[in-house]
Amino acid sequence: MKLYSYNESGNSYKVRLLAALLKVDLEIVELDYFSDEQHSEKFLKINPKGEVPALVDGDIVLTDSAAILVYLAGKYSDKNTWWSEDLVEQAKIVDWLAFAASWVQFGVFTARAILSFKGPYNGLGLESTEQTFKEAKIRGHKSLAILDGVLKDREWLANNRPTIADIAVFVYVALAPMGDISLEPYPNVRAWIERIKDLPNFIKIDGLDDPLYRRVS
Ligand SMILES: N[C@@H](CCC(=O)N[C@@H](CS)C(=O)NCC(=O)O)C(=O)O
Repeated sequence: MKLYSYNESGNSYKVRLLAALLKVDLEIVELDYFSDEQHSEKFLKINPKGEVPALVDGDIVLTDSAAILVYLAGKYSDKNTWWSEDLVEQAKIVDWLAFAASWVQFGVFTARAILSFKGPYNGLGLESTEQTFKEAKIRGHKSLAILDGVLKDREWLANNRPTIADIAVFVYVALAPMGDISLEPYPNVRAWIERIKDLPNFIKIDGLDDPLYRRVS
């Protein structure tokens, strides 16, 4: 199973993290992000969106982190742990996968991309505007406030156990300080982040412990 990835891409890290937690081996194909290899003719044949991650398992090609999380959890985790066989539980997980792909991606993800990687990386190339950054910070704080409220009364986002919902939302939320979005006002979010970091076989990504390590401005 090949994972096309970039080591500082949080969306790729979601997949690498789940694979580590499940002890699943992936053959990592590292793309050279800063020479724009994700838009090379060769890679666009695998993922026409020009984004990582992409997973190739035999004839199966998946080009979105949420789809890959569902696939790996469904294929490799014990029944009803990280994914579920129950329709209602599946829907509750997908609810958060969608939150990660919308609120989180266009909030904390975008603020981090602009402040630490010089561009929004949402199909906008390297064009970053002050307005995009401002909106990302507003959306970022709103999503953290939503999460903090939800996590007041529960330990995990869906189905009372760690699932791929937590992985999908966790990554860019934990990296929010890289985009100058403080987690200080959100104690329930911080406690949940620590619970995820305590999971057996957890792996890190750069920036989790040192949000300023590649600040560009
Ligand atoms: N919805 C996609 C988004 C993936 C995504 O945003 N990938 C970024 C890196 S984290 C990317 O490859 N951007 C390429 C570009 O904008 O040039 C997913 O979750 O897989």
